[in-house]
Amino acid sequence: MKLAPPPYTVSRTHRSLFLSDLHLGSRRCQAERLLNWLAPVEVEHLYLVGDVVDRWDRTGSDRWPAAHRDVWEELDRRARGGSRLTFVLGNHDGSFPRAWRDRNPELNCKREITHACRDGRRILVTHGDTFDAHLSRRWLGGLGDAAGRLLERTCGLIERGPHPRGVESRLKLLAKSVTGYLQRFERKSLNHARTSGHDGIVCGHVHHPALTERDGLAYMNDGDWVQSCTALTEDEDGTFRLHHAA
Ligand SMILES: [Mn+2]
Repeated sequence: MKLAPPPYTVSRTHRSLFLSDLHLGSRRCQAERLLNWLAPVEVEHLYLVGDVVDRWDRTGSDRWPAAHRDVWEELDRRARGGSRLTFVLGNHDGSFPRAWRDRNPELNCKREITHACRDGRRILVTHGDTFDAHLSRRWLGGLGDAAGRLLERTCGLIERGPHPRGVESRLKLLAKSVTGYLQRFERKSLNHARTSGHDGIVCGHVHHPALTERDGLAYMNDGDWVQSCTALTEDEDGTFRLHHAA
């Protein structure tokens, strides 16, 4: 498998597109940026890698801003024609898949699915919250989706210094802990991919985009649409890329 190094070029037609952690319904969701990025993109395989919605079970879509509903409409439109859409369920999706199925009975929902790459490799696609559960006994394990967000904020704070005595070293310690959490998540993901006979994994959940290869296995995290605003694609020649939306 080819993993493209940054800077990532934007191509408008891709074989596959992986999006996760949209958190529609949450004020943090960057729905307009997603709509803008998605508009010119055409894909054959579209994977929603979990946490498409947030708090669906409490509010439904009744109080969603128009842009959030537009995202759902756009995804549903693509599911009905043009793209083969697979909804890989996340820990926030609740009964949303059932509501979507009510309007589109053809919707394909899975916990895990194997994506057959153009170059013949088999990639496991799963949200990733199950790897988090293995870590949850540690104090940092409960961070879940917030880990990437916290890491970005902490690094931003360190960069913005100077800080009062002692603050910077505490911030660095926190950044190191979150980094450790992300590394454990990556290790768990890759172990699962290996033991289930895959050549790599695509997941989300930690809101921290990544595109790396370790011991011959690909670890790919498509990030989120709350803060990093990233998407993962596979091109016709089998190259995987991460895109950061403007
Ligand atoms: Mn999640």
